[in-house]
Amino acid sequence: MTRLSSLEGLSGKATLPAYTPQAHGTGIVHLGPGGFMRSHIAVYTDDALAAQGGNWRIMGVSLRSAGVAEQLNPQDGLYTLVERAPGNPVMRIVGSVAGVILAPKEHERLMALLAAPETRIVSLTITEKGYGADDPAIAADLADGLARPASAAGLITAALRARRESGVGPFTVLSCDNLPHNGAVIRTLVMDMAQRVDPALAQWIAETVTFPSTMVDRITPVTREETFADVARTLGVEDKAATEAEPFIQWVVEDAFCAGRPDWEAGGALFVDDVGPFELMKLRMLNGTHSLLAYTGFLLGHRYVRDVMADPDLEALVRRHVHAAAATLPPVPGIDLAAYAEDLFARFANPAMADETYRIAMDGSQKLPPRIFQAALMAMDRNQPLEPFAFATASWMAYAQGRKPDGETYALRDPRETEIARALASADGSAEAIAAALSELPGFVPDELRHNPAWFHLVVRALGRFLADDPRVAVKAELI
Ligand code: CS2
Repeated sequence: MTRLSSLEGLSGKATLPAYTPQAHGTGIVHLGPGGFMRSHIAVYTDDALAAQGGNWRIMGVSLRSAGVAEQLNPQDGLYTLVERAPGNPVMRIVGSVAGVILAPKEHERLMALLAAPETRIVSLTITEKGYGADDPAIAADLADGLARPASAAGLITAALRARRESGVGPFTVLSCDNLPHNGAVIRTLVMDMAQRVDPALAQWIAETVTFPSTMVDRITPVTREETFADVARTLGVEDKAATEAEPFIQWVVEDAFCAGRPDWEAGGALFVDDVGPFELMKLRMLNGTHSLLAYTGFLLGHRYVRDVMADPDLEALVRRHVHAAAATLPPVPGIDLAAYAEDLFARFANPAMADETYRIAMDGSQKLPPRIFQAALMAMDRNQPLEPFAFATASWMAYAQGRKPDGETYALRDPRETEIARALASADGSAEAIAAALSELPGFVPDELRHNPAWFHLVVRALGRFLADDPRVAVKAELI
């Protein structure tokens, strides 16, 4: 079967770009061109190009692995987005990605592109762990004075330095990761780096560069054999970059773009002054519940989120969590939280989506603080029940043992897994000791929560049940 590399012969088989992709130059450099870039910003940009044109195609940049470049470059950046609505999948070819640069191999080309006037936005999906100020890649970048940066923040800072020196002017830095105040977080990383290499650069960045915060949402499962098979059957071509997503898509963006932006409204993006309440809503109601259902569901042997939702005990826990999370939120302009909650249940239960609990379970040490602990702190302040958040925390602690009740072991896939293993080895095996050791991972559980006896008691109680019994018993005990 021939490989997808042009739109020829595809008409009538999928939705095609309503513009000629090659007629548009690139304006966005995107760090981390994984599935989420392909199901989200690239789709909004595809709609914007169709509506308004402009030189806004996206050049992806892989910071480490060659996989995505090998998938997309031979296809001229084209790929199929397989939207999994219940029933038949809807196929769309996206034309907004121009290609992928592999940073470690093509450093000069990448720096030239980042420094070029046509680059007006640098966007990122590098996951939560990419923003750690203690990331060794950041230390290495600083150690060589940003001579050959490898971290996202290092690349951005070095590029801004080059642009300042050549008089090209700034670009917007656009984080599309699931962190509260994601714009402010990347801004702090970049400003700290700039301050250390050249305070005048830091000053210039503070005056000229914008870092809008965004709330991004689209559930994007890992591509699987069936994705490729469905595309091959429908389009008659092989697409190694095919990407799966749910039909739902949402983007709320602070409108602060120092060098222009595409007409993303064309795809339904919402531009607001303050993204904060939207971020909290999504992080606590969607992502927090995702984490709860991923750990609990995985331990109960459920492979996919839809299986969790088909299990009445777990569905009840999911509902409890979503409602408890909603109760911790400030008002969210224009959003009815009860309706948002109902939509979430339907999205999680979508029978056409094969979203693995194991995918969501990864990187728990990065995900729990914004999703669960911040919500728990707010619940504590408001005298609301802590049980849902304590249970979610205990489910992660049970999962962190790396072993299912039937003895099957699995990899944790967490950037702090060495520390987690060390903490577990230091505990005597009791729920109390394990909960204490894991809660003491530096910077993990906020002090106010960690030192709250009511919270600790609830975590230990739920963890004790997970460890002593069948996890089903731990779940049922919550529902009494
Ligand atoms: C998930 C997210 O990986 C995770 O932990 O909660 O990837 C989630 O699917 C997206 O944020 C949905 O927008």
